[in-house]
Amino acid sequence: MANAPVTVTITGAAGNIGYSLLFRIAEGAIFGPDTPVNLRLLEIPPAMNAAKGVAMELADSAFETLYDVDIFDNADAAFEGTNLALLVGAMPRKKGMERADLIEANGGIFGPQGKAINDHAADDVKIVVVGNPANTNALIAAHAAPDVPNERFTAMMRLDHTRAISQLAEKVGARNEEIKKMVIWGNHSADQYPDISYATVAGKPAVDLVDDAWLTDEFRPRVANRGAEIIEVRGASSAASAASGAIAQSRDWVRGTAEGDFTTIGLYSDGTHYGVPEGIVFGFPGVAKDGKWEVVDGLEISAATQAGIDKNVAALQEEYEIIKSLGIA
Ligand code: NAX
Repeated sequence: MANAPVTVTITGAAGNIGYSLLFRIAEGAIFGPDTPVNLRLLEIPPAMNAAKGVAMELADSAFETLYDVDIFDNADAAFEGTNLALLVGAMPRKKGMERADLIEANGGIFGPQGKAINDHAADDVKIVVVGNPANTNALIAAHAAPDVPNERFTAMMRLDHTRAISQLAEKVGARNEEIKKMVIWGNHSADQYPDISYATVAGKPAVDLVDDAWLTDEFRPRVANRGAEIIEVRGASSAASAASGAIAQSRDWVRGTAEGDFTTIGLYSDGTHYGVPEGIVFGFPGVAKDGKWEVVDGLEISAATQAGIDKNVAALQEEYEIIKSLGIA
């Protein structure tokens, strides 16, 4: 192989998303055909056997780009030397659980994992948080990792982004590749604001091709609630599409976004973009270049987009206040 191996740690590796994610990473979907990967799978003790089974299947596939697979139930060991951490395992919301309880439970996972990344990962570590509530879990991990720059802790908003592209493509009869400059502002939750204001379809402004009623009554609610729709129809939550989102977000980060387009990235806000206050992880329009995400500035913000941004800021700030009150931040 032309390049040195990279180390990728995946948490929740024996879960549904993990099962789709691992095989594609092993085959080069993020780093390409010339870069071998070493996979480190982190699971909780009851799922260690399931993780072993997945590792056996990875071995059976004999991927040329897969050098090594190790399994751990200890975060410090799992993040040793990791270049890319995909934090997928999380505490799901149980019946009757308030938002504060959910965040506290996830603090018990993402706090220690953030610290383990801080203490053991490679200097260039990149983190993609998939486990929900993804934006605030990314923030929790960032707070536990003072030596890792905050902007390395990203939340996965890419599935929301591709859901929006797909809905628009279907509506206007275009191919996905013809749609550029979609953005999902804010939170990976039903509050999110899918926005086609800057999008083009084969070079034409998307706003000229659809009407406001479709945007308000169908597009935005459909994209924001697509996860629930999948559960209703499939009887299980999005897994392969979530894995695709995590791969696309990671691949763009490592290899760069396409010229002339932007994507959506859940990024730590430094307080300098679109009036979003510092200290929350927010979905922005972004490009990746030379291994770094940059927010695309200078987009004109309509009153409707501003209202969408404000709603998400309020929701994410509430979650930030909860983690502060729990002493996590
Ligand atoms: P599963 O329940 O199938 O798998 C989760 C796995 O995580 C389990 O194997 C469990 O043993 C493991 N786990 C739990 N705590 C852990 C810990 N402390 N350390 C390591 N592993 C741990 O869930 P799956 O369908 O794979 O979904 C995983 C997460 O992705 C959920 O939080 C889900 O809500 C979230 N999603 C996020 C999406 C996004 O766009 N950001 C979309 C898809 C998905 O809903």
